[in-house]
Amino acid sequence: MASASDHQNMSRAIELARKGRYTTRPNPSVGCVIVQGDQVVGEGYHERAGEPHAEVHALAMAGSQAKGATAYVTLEPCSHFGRTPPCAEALIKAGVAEVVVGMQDPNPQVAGRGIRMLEEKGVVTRVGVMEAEVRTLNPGFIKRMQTGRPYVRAKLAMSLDGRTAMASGESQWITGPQARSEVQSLRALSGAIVTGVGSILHDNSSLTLRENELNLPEAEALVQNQPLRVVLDSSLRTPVDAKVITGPGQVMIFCSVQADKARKRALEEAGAEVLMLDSHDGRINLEQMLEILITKDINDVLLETGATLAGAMMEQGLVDELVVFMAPVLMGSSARPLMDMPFATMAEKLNLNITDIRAVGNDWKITAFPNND
Ligand code: AOF
Ligand code: ZN
Repeated sequence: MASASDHQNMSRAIELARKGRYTTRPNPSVGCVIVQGDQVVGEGYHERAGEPHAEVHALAMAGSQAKGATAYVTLEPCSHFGRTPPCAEALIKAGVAEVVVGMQDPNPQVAGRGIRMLEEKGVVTRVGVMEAEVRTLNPGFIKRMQTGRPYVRAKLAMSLDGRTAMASGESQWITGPQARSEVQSLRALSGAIVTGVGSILHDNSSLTLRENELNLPEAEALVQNQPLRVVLDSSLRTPVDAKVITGPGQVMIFCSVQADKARKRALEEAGAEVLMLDSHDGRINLEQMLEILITKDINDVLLETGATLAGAMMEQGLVDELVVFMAPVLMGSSARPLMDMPFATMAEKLNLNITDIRAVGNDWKITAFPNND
């Protein structure tokens, strides 16, 4: 049973974990609190892949006071030698008496072994304290480890009448600067930004993180670690001088096997990685595309695209979360809808759970989850 102090300490560990959420990828964000009775003697969080894990920072702060203490960790302590030595061993060596864990590590290299290591050495463990909250820290890491696919967040900007672009394709700008700054934060959470060639041809989107638009204290460091930009472009229409190609960071283009080889070479010479996929009627296999992103250790994908690709991803059950910015404007009936999904009957409608609506400048940010089961 979780007590009030369990909740207090695990909540603090979650708060600490959140501090690393823009910088730990492809690792999960993890926080740790060490307590002696009701006194906190150590705190830490994982900051960056390759650097010490949360427990190591908290143990360093606790020093000799870790002996006989209780450690609260949002994720099961690791049991493996990865980029760093196992945390379970570090906790045992420091003489920690009890370890309270938010959730088991879904990484198959750990998956319960960390907890077993602790128990074998007589450390008391409790697993699953505030698990629902803890799971929200790392949806992408959990999804990648459990399914071999990244977590896909679709970001869309629409008018009050549910329109996203004029018939000509013109769409800049529906929402205001605060909403656009929130989009920068969503990009910073993501290992990859996925778009369709239509957005590149129409808006010449760069899909980069920009220091002056990122309203985060770590903005300067974040722009040095740009998310991978991914363009779905079956016949390779992306111009070699498009901003997505010339901007900072890596670019990957998925095209069909029928695409022109000379165009492929030209885009490669401009610095893009071009991948040809088998395709039905010239369309890229979206599931295959997501599985390939896993080979690049991508946990979180931000889908920033138009109604066609967004609708296709949604219909195929490949969207895990929708983030819709709704602007106080009306765009009229000839403008494009939020998503192209040519349903004819109410039986086909997709049901969502809206979990959050809040004001962002003059716009509204709506978070919704599709029911993909
Ligand atoms: C922990 N505490 O703070 C984190 C953990 O490559 P490495 O050595 O950094 O190991 C990465 C793996 O360790 C990662 O996939 C996940 O299973 C676990 N992350 N574990 O005990 C932490 N960040
Ligand atoms: Zn560890």
